[in-house]
Amino acid sequence: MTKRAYITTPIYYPTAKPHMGSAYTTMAADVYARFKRLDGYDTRFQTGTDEHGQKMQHAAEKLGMTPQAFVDEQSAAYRDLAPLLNLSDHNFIRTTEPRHYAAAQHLWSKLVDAGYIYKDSYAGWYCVADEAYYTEAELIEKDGERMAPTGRPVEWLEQESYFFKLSAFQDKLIEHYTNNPTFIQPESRRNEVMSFVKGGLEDISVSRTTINWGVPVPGDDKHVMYVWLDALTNYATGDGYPGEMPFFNEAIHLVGKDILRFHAVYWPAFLMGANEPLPKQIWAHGWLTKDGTKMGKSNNNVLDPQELINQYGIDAVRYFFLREVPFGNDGDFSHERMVQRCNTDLSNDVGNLFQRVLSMVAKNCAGQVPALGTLRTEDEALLQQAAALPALVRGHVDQLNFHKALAAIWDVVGAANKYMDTQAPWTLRKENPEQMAHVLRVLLECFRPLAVLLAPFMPASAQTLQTQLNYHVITLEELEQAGQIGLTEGTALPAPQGVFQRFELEQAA
Ligand code: ME8
Repeated sequence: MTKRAYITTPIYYPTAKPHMGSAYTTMAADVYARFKRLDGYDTRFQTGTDEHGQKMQHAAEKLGMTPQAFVDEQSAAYRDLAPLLNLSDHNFIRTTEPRHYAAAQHLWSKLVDAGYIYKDSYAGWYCVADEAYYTEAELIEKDGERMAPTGRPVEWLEQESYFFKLSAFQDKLIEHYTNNPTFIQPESRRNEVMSFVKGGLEDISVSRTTINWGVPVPGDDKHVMYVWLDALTNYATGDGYPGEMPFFNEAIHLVGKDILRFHAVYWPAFLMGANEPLPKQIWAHGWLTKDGTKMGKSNNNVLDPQELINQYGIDAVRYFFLREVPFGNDGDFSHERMVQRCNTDLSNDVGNLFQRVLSMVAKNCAGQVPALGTLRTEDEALLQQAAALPALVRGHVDQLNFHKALAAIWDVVGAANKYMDTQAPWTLRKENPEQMAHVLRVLLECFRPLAVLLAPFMPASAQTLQTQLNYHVITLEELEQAGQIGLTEGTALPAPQGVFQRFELEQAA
């Protein structure tokens, strides 16, 4: 049976150019997708843009454009992220596509048929920036004004509206969270959602008559659907809804913690109401911050991914954010930390190690994989640690603990560096060339899993490392089956070349 995986990013509001925050979620999703493919899974990876709603309509009006012309222009910048971030094969969805209208309207009709949608009138607070309704009790006060909990302005809204009976799902949601303890990750976020739901749920307004930029409500086109009901459906649309959804049971929705409630409460309730399957998991990561404040379009403090990538290269950027910020926590960017990670982790720890070993092989072993002698305890220890790495990394990536996966890889890098220093093959060169060859071979064997497992994180650099070893595997299974020894004596290796660049802080900052 084919093993399947499905990873999604939020669909981004294309009101402004993408910043490092949206790039962060997308890079993490790409690492997961690449890893699952390496691990033999038929993998679906989806990202896209969320193009309806009041916010979009207002932004277009300000520029004197039609909403459609506006989103066509704006969403292109999000599609252009793919080559910039070196994304693997993926599906890019736009909520203005006909296939998505069909999916959203189908879900709506099923909710109507099941009796979970009814018409009433709405009077309450709405925040356009968040595209969210808030209760009086949730509002905060700032400079004598009522504000959303996010600190953004709210407006009083009174209109005829359709409602979704969210209140009917309190027990069912709690039951689902309880029976599926990893449905919401990480654990601390799960607890937050649990206590929110236990506090009681109110029905939510799911249509608008004050705007017309949205998916029309079936049978009543005075109304358009609430943008979140429309947007959340994208994950199903992309998997073929209302047809069969081959990947949906495996879906992991990767989101920032800002939009957890929509994904962990509303979305499963909509699906339960329509009697559709639920995704496997909602994983909420933390925020990239600038001087402690969330990096965001409306905060004027964004890092431009293009600039950062021009400066450091995409692999270093991918590595930095996934290694530096424990996935789930908030994290600040600084050039100082970036330069340090590039120079220490990449250039010294990995780059120099490969370069030293490969140069010695080029000079002293005729540029060929040298012969292995009898394995001693210290050789076995290193080879065993390297051979155990694929399973360790798999365990961490399956839980989206990217920083732990990288830390485990660097444990082996550290052990290899230590082995190299203790064995000192450069001193063996004259006194015992056979032993030198043996030591170099042990190191080359230990490099195999490193070059393969780094590929989901730093695709281009890992490719170069594999070329240097003349070792390419298609799946993790092949790597694991080879065990501790996978190279063939006498295989020619190309001339060694540097893989990772060094940076000077003064120039970088
Ligand atoms: O919320 N740090 O779109 P959005 C980390 N359209 N991640 C960040 C971030 C930061 N500083 N800033 C943004 C929407 N993100 C809706 C989603 S899904 C059905 C609809 C990432 O453009 C993070 O993933 O505001 C966050 O959840 C998302 O961008 C919000 O993107």
